[in-house]
Amino acid sequence: SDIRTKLIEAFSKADGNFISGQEIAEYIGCSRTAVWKHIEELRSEGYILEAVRKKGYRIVTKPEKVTANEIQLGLAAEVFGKAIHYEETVDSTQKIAHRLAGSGAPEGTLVVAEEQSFGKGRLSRNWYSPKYTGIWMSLILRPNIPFQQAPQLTLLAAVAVVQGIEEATELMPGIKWPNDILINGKKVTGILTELQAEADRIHSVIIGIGINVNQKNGDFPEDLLEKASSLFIETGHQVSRAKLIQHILVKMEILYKLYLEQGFAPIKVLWESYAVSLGKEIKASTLTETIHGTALGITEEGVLLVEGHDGQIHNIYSADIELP
Ligand code: BTX
Repeated sequence: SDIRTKLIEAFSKADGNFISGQEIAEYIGCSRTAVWKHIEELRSEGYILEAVRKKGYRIVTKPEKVTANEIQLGLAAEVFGKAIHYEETVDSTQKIAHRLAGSGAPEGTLVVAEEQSFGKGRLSRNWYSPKYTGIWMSLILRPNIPFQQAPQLTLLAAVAVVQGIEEATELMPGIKWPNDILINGKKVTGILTELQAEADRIHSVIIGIGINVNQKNGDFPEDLLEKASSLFIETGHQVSRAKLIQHILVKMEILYKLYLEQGFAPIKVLWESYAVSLGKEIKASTLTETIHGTALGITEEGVLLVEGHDGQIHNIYSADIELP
């Protein structure tokens, strides 16, 4: 907003020195209460502000950004992330990636934003993507595979994100089929795979990855408080988003090469080693039915096998899984 821009402007003019709430209010042309509200908002975005009585406020550190420079500096991947399309605010990085893919963007092109106003989940659900605190990115791939195999890439991406988080933090996340990454039972990542295809030929696969990184306890909206978490909440410290993106791109590139050379088998083994639901009692809700049973494993195609209480084996292509 305008007020926001002026507030940041006021702080950069102060150049690390204190400015009083009154001075800020005059500069922006709003009330001191409004100033306070906007300062709280900056805090929730990762700005660290010091407030001292009678002196006012000063910015101690600004949030780290995930610009192309930040990501590419020190990036060890060869192809993934060579081209990066960065924006502060977008409706959805998926939408931009679709547009770029349609106009010939090369494999490995990454779209990344600080904030999404309409982040997309599966089945037209929303993905909450607040500014500066998470990773909201979409990677364009152009694999030469039949389109039925595209869901395997979701599982591949989940493995890459788990490995990336393991490199960047001391956490050990688990995967809940097909695309949720959980830490202590709470969701920190969602993955959305979309295709551009024609007849049986894939033009591109767009892998959208959303990761809660530096949100604090209580930053989530009411309906997510119980089920979502962030790397900050789980580790107790800030995690560099740019570094985590680097780790994920490197892991993903390695796994993708392996996948193109050897197929899904080696990815399947890795995926199963991180899976939290296998061998357990689950509830699978598909669009048409609800199945209670034991998750047996995944097939070579990445389909989930569930043994129902009646002993019947169900092949689950798409569903929401609950672990009691
Ligand atoms: P999903 O359908 O598995 O998950 C969506 C559900 O997860 C929502 O209905 C809500 O309950 C919950 N949820 C929403 N936001 C969050 C959040 N930040 N953390 C934890 N839980 C949440 C998962 O869909 C796929 C998400 C992909 C998001 C990426 S971000 C970059 C790319 N661009 C885009 O628009 N989507 C992808």
